[in-house]
Amino acid sequence: MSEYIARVLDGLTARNQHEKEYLQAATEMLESLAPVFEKHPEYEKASLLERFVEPERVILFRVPWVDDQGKVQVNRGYRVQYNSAIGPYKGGLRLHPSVNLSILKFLGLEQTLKNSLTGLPIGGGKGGSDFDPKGKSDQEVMAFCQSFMTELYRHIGQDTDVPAGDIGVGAREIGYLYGQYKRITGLYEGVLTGKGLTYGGSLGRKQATGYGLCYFVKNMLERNGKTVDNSTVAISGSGNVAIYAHEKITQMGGKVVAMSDSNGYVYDPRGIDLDVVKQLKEVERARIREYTNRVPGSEYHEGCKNIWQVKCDIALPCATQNELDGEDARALVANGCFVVGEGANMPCTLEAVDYFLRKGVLFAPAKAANAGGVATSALEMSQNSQRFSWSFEEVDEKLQGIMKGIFEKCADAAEAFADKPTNYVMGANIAGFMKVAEAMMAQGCV
Ligand code: NDP
Ligand code: 2IT
Repeated sequence: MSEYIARVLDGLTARNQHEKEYLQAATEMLESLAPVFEKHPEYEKASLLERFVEPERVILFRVPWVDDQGKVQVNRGYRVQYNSAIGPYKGGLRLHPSVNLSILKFLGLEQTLKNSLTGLPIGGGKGGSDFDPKGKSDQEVMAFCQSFMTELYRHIGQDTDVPAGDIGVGAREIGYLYGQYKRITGLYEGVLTGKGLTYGGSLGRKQATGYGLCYFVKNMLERNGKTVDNSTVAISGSGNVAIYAHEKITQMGGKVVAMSDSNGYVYDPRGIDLDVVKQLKEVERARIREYTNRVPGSEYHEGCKNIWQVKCDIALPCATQNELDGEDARALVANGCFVVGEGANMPCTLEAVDYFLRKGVLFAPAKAANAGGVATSALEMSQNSQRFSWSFEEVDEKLQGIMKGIFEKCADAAEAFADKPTNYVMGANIAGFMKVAEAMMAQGCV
């Protein structure tokens, strides 16, 4: 690490001591960037890193809403407008009780580099609330979404900031948020992505993150003379990303034997039946343990982390940050796992990533591997601007091309700058950062 990078990291740590997730994401990025700053000494003079690690703007607001008992509830709402050097802020909204500024800043930083890697003109942002949609009625979720948008609408717009879904925000929530935005502003514009197909959504957006992850993994395997065919796969989570990762990896010849939610995991040696999971999660909003009541011969195990004890060739963590630690990484490698593709944002701890890289596991980092979702969001924005819509096949073909392009950028940067040509972590950080850095330099001290 260069003296400049170490100084920036020290300053960041001193100023943000309680933001552990943010410091983790920033540390991983900064540790990769030494070769960039050796090549560009002018970046230090322009305090480029000091600027980059400070979000452009953080909006924090009260979200009051009335529950089904008539009681007023109060949540905290956020939007982190992280970086707009290469386009309007773009990134999801997360509704989960754990949401805080540290988590949203880490997600904003990752989003900025991820969006840069897509090659599309989108800056980075992230937002959400500590509201928990789990166990709430549709009426309560709508009341919350309407109140949340009643403040958020002032800060977003199709050319300024375009939110989308993330944990706890799917089609239902996007619909309520969009309805309220339209009602307040009178504008029928592409201000949110992940919209329903009847009001401006794009075919293929629902599938895009999970499918994109599998396209990245396929490119990575092919480059290294391997294939998905006949592999055994474990996927954590059973939400949007996990479900469509299952669908695509199965089409590619993999067999998914385990999936989870925050309570535990199911194991099905004959292959997890995706129709059952879709029915449970997309329709009934039920717990994953219910799977064993529908599919004889399957097993439920309490504790979501234990999924990494399952023997597999390919592990796809698709639930949440820091769900896979050093101990889990050692268990996976001991069981023969040779590919890890991050569908969630920062699911692996720094120790786990380091272990995978040292052991020669092919490791696909989140900001590259899960970029298919936001890339397809950008395609939705294009379709909205054109007042036009593309077929599923057109969108999917574009997505495949984008994921190939992202893989190649990571591989080229790794080849040029990293210790090993397969260090896609360094590759993704460097390739993602370079474009943002050049744009920031060109735009002066802003
Ligand atoms: P969903 O809300 O659809 O699903 C989240 C899944 O993860 C659920 O199965 C949930 O279980 C589980 N989960 C959430 N929190 C925890 C936790 N603390 N511990 C264990 N499991 C947990 O979200 P998505 O599928 O959209 O998002 C999953 C991940 O992918 C997130 O990291 C998100 O940031 C990332 N991502 C999403 C994109 C998208 O397009 N949706 C794009 C790129 C990345 P439970 O129901 O029990 O809470
Ligand atoms: O983490 C992510 O990339 C997302 N949640 C998707 C963001 C988007 O704007 O589609």
